[in-house]
Amino acid sequence: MSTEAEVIATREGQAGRLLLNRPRALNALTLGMIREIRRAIDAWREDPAVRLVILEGAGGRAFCAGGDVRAVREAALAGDRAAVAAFFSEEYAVNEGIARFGKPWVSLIDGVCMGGGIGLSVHNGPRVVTERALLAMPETAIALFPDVGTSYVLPRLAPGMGAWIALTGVRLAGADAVHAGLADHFVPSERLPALRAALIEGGDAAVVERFAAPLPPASFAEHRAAIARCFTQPSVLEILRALEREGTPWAAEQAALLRRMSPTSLCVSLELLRRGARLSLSECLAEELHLTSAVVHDHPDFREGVRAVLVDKDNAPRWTPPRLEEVDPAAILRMFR
Ligand code: QUE
Repeated sequence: MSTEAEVIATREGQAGRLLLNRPRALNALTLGMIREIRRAIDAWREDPAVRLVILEGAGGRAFCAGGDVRAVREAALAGDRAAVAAFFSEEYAVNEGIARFGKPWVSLIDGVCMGGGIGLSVHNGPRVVTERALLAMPETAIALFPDVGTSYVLPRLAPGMGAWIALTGVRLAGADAVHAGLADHFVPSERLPALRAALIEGGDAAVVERFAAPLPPASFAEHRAAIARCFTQPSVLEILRALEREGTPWAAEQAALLRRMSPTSLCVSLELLRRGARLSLSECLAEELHLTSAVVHDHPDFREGVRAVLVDKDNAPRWTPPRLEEVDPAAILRMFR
């Protein structure tokens, strides 16, 4: 197989191996990559010679930075609703296919893993992070929302944890991702070659435990109680008020982060997590797919967010409306199914 391919799928020993191979874009997922992953899932699900899948990112910097949201923005600007719908519906089908794969899906996360990368790893396991892993759900910065099935996962973490992750876009370094519940094992990166070889040779995902290192304490340990107090509030404005009541530098930082995100996106995201707590994974993915069309086409913030963060990189988005206090709650509810 050519090393030019954006996904390199191979069978080795007892494993199916998937290498996300778009390193200059931090392995952000194109529709072509999503289709290659789908093809591998379909080929390997019923193949008894494949006992597990190993998923990795090429290039040494990233596992997967998310979806190819620049391309989604281009399609939105062109008014191409079919292209946007194809991208998200095929991506979410892959997320569900991984959840229902029926065999271990071992993600070796040794670098940036955001958004779509979380969706490729979080629904099955074991999920391995190294000290170089950096996990985040940064969608509110580009006025998207926690998708790829994370509206199912995030509300099932510790109280307030999912909303903290989804709304602030906090970057969780390796061990923190395990403490938060987005990963299972912390393995130092120097042990990855031996772990990979053991997985391929033995076909038994339980070997991961033999390579795991003791978990260092969470960097957010001292803020857990504040996360639970503030990020379980029923609205974004009440979260902000609760953060003010904390009166700590940490709480002020969280409030400042929230004030930079799309106000509409913050409200959509919190409502989505609230609903997701009561839905199945399939229902969550259906709700997310419905939301993509309202958010990507019918609201200006997504185009503006991708412009500010990824196209012009001025990091100065002009949100509509610009302030949380101006968001109409009824307009948010109308975006849902
Ligand atoms: C929010 C996001 C994404 C993001 C930044 C955000 C996202 C995504 C990328 C990304 C990063 C580097 C690349 C690239 C894409 O950044 O989904 O192609 O080279 O894919 O704040 O949701």
